[in-house]
Amino acid sequence: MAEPLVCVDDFERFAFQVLPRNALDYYRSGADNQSTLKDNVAAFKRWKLAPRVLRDVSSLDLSTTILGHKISFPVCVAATAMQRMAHPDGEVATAQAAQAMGTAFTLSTIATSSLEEIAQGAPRVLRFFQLYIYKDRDITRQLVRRAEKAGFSALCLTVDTPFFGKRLADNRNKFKLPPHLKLANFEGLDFKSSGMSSAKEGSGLNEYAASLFDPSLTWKDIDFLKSITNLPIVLKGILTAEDARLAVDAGVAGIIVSNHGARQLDTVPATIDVLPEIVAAVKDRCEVYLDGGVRLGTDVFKALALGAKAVFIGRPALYALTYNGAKGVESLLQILQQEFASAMALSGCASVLDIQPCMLRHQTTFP
Ligand code: FNR
Ligand code: LAC
Repeated sequence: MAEPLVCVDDFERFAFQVLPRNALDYYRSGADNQSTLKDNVAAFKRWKLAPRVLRDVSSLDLSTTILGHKISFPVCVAATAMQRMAHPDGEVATAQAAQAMGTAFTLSTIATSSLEEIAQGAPRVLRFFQLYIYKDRDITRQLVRRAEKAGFSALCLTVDTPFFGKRLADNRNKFKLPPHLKLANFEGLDFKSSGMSSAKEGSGLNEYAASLFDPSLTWKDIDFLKSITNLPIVLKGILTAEDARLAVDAGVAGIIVSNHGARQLDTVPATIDVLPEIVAAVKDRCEVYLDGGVRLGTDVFKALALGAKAVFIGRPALYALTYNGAKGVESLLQILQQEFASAMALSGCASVLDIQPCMLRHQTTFP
């Protein structure tokens, strides 16, 4: 009888044993020497919890809101591409798990399930669409229209990817999407009107990016996006106070403090370490979320104590999807929910509103 999986790392260990190398290396890789990949996780350990005692924690409320929508606890699913490499149900299964757990799901543009399949497979899930703005703005318009029609509640514009970071293992593996899978969101796109050919199926990620991504994007393109939709816009990939202020000035609804799971520019700081400066810069003028390295309930607690409204998880959901599809992701989210509840109660917090910066100490503050 196999042992039950009881923590996020158990799902990672399982996935590392069973995933084919092409997919596994794509999922787990960070950019270049992967120093930020390691630091995203290690940095959380440098923040120490400072619990308060003799506070009534007999009844806990883990819920919060994100963009005005209530979620059962402050852990959402990040956009990660090509999930059908992990399980035949792919992104639909992940969305179903988020739906079952009452939290938000983000669909990657580079998904192996379409906007419409998510709407059909998980009609009640709070769903965000992760977007790149393409060279051909008509492709962007087509995708945004489809997201609106498919009941997506926000656009998550990724701003740290003019092109993809260097992932050494993918280059060695000559990573390609397995031929039986498709970039589903591109199936229904009318490239003809844009005079551009779609990224050839089975092409490598870098060729895909080179043919579609626009490295000339600037802050004025936020106005373009706002001109074609009324959906709230969240910027994903902000790592400095300067850009956080520009994001607020651009009128976005939220920012995700993210280094793309350390897959873009290696040796940037861990997201938890830059969160405080960004929260201070934003001054509550938009919501601030965090992703990168969240593996424990205490990590969730620490991010909230430093000012994040919620966190997003990427790789843990992929590994849980590998383990057992929708049920696997649901059990992972349950584990994180229980761990977060424990971190709250043992820190003297009955609700997320009780979580304060004074409940953390950075290890450098100890003699
Ligand atoms: C990603 N990420 C990502 N981000 C994005 O904006 N669009 C995308 O298509 C993808 N695809 C993707 C694939 C894989 C395999 C990974 C690991 C990551 C980044 C993702 O949204 C998120 O920022 C990180 O995954 C968060 O870090 P953790 O939780 O994986 O440590
Ligand atoms: C990645 C892209 C798909 O990180 O965002 O692989």
